[in-house]
Amino acid sequence: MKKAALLFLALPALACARTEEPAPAQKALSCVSSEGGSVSVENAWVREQQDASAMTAAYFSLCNGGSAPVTLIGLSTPIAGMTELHETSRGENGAVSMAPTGAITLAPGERVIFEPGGKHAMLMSLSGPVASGDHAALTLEFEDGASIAVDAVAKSLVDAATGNDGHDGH
Ligand SMILES: [Cu+2]
Repeated sequence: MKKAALLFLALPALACARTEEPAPAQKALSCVSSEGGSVSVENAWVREQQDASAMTAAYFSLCNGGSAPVTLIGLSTPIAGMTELHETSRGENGAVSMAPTGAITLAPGERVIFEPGGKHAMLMSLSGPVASGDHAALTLEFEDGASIAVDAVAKSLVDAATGNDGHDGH
């Protein structure tokens, strides 16, 4: 009887905590780090954009596998004349907005996920339309002068959400 009463009391508190946190921040963001380990980039993709005069965004998962902090300062790609690290958030009134994040520092073993609705690399001044299946080289730039080049494939938001790799018809 006592146990049931405690559970009953605990439930409203849990439900409350859940609604107060924005969804992207809830994930366990860690990865394996070691002495001599390195920074890795996984699942890089770019959102397709038919309108070359509009903007699009690049997304990826970044893991600091090393034993010292690293700071991502930006990203470059041949498909965009201008890029900026952004974060989308939902304000108190429910309005969605985005703002530059500035440099992002990852502790050893920390993972930062860039994804729709959260952090993203805004790609502006596009060199042309970005079609699903196109490839784009992304170069992530770090404060210590290091850079990491990865190949990103263009996908629609729907394909990205459903795990389709953008290679339809291949
Ligand atoms: Cu943005």
